Amino acid sequence: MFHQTHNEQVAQNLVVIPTYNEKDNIENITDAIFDLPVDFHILVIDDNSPDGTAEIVEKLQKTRYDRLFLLKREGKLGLGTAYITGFKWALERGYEYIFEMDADFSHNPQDLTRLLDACRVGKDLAIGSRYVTGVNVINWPIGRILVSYFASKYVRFITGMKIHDTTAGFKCYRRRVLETLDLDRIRFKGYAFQIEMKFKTWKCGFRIVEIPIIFTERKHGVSKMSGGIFNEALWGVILMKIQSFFRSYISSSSGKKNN
Ligand SMILES: Nc1nc2c(ncn2[C@@H]2O[C@H](COP(=O)(O)OP(=O)(O)OP(=O)(O)O)[C@@H](O)[C@H]2O)c(=O)[nH]1
Ligand SMILES: [Mg+2]
Repeated sequence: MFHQTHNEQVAQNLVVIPTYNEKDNIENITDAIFDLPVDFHILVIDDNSPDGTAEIVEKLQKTRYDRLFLLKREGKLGLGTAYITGFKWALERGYEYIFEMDADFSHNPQDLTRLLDACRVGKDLAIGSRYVTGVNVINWPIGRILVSYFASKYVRFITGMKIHDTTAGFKCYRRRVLETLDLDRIRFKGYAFQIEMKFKTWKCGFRIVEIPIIFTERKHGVSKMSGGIFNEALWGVILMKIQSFFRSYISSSSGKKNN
């Protein structure tokens, strides 16, 4: 009964939101996304948050069962693996535009439609970028801005990618990008995960655009940033660049990318 001709009824947009202790944000962020004029589905990937984030999502699902989805993992397994799990889930269900977004309102939900528009008119990856027009970060201490800004420059220098905000975590992928990358070979977990995804997308020749956004520091909940995550990125990019001389990034199961 449901045929290809009913294309407009097939959900196309999925926002993947990893959560760890986001009880003060999760309801507001999902509401803000569902209030947008475009139809977005949301997949929350919760790592057994001790504060009960998953239980709140389950409550919200009672009225939003058709648009709000939840995957519960056993423990804090990291942002990178949460996204990989979410990407696979999205590919299996046929979503065309797949978003990465934080739960903490650092990423303005209104910008989702701007990222979507960029991909709709032909880009394969749209990045919500803090550094494309100067520094658009609100409420970060100057030290953190400097670290993040120069980390981005460092990554750009080492990798050669023409991207200003290399650690950005607010993005929209066309599904063909995620189909082409070998998701089982993405190895980094923290900021380096964000770098690695961009690097491999770029290596595969996909069209990338940076959309300027304003990034606001979280008001509720606590940061999960750690020194380990930083070190992973610092050394990881050098390793990644060296390895890139010896390997191809096209997934063996996906064949060549279709342009
Ligand atoms: N599922 C899962 N989500 C995580 C994990 N670590 C962080 N998150 C979520 O990933 C998003 C980004 O994490 P944040 O703690 O905001 O990290 P950040 O943006 O670098 O730091 P702040 O904004 O300063 O807090 C948030 O939605 C977190 O709840 C994790 O190990 N597992
Ligand atoms: Mg944050």
